[in-house]
Formats: sequence, C-alpha cells, structure tokens
Amino acid sequence: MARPHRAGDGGEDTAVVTRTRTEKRLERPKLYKVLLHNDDYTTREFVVWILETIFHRSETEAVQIMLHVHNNGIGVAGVYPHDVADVKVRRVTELAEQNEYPLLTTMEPEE
Ligand code: TYC
Repeated sequence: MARPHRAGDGGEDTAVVTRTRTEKRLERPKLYKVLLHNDDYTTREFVVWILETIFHRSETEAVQIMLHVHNNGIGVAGVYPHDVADVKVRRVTELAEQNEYPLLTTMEPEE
C-alpha cells in the first residue's frame, strides 16, 4: 500500500530538495570593499593605526595602503562580507570622530 511521503524522506520531492541545497552551497556571498578616502587633516600615523587595529594589517601593509590613499585619493583597506564591512566602516567612523579627524570610510560591492 502506498504510504504518504514528505519532502526529503525518499519520496518524489527528494530530488528537488537536494538540488536546492546544492545550489545554496555553491552561492558565494557578495563581498564589499571597505574604502579609505584621503584628506588633508587626518595624520598618517592615525590611518596606519586604523589599518593595523581594525583591518589587521601588518605595519608594512598599513604604511603601503596609507601611502596609496595619500597619493591616489582612495584605496582599499580590506574586502569582507556585507555585515563585517558594515561594522568596520562604523568602527573607523567612530574612532575618527572620537579623535576629531575627518577621515572618511565607505563600502562598495566588489565587481
Ligand atoms: N593626507 C594625510 C596627510 O598628509 C594622510 C592620510 C592618508 C589621510 C590616508 C587620510 O585616508 C587617508 N596627513
């Protein structure tokens, strides 16, 4: 006698459920660039400290990124999933305000 079946229990819905799970696993989360913008007032030392503290950059990397932003007007501090990028932008903005620097940080989707 036929038994009732639910999705995933070996009945005809199983293939659909399994394929959906596979597609979900293959989706890569969209990544966001956290950008630092140059200005004339924020000290180089503060930007390097931000890159070391918030973006976990080595001193060498931090100086290179800071100089890139200083020379080009903008540069990438790091690339992260949306929620992580959002928190980093907020933390940098808060630290800049507390220290009375106009340092601007923004985020934009990669590609
Ligand atoms: N232009 C700043 C100075 O000469 C240094 C600086 C670098 C500021 C990067 C902001 O995102 C920045 N003191």
